[in-house]
Amino acid sequence: MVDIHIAYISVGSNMGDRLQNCLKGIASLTEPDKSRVLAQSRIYMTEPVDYEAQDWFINMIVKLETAHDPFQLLDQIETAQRVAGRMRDAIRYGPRILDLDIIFFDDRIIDSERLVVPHPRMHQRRFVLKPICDIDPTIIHPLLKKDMQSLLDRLEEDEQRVIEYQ
Ligand code: PH2
Ligand code: MG
Ligand code: MG
Repeated sequence: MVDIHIAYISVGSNMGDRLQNCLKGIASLTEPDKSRVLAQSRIYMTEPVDYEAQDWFINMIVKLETAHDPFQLLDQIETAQRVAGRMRDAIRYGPRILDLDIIFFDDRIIDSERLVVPHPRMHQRRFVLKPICDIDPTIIHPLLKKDMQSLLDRLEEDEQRVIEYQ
């Protein structure tokens, strides 16, 4: 029996056809007998965070069941981002055609040069916490030992606007 894992992936785009970029990115992570999407959050338009002089993002979260290990998944993500047309980011936190970030991988803690999981800024970002709560507000952050709803409730009310996309 192969090991099956659960990964939560944050999906984002603020260039080109943002929604299509996100949906194609998600599709490129699925693979017969290897990876499938178990749940998808609602879709949001979100105010840019960390670097503000850029367009709003489309963001969502998917819950992925996968037989890959975290680094195989990261290889797939990097390929998908490249195929979508993403260049080396000109600006840290700046505009991107497709961004796929591993938020959680089971309850593993990974701190390597290539990959840090849980995602080190996820607990400060409404564009991650709001959609993850659509899927499961009771997930416990393996380092902070707090659930997603309480992390979301901790954010400042009027900061980081997040609007459901129709
Ligand atoms: N991604 C960033 C930086 N800022 N802001 C929003 N709203 N959504 C993002 O996905 C995002 C961001 C770096 O990856
Ligand atoms: Mg990224
Ligand atoms: Mg990112």
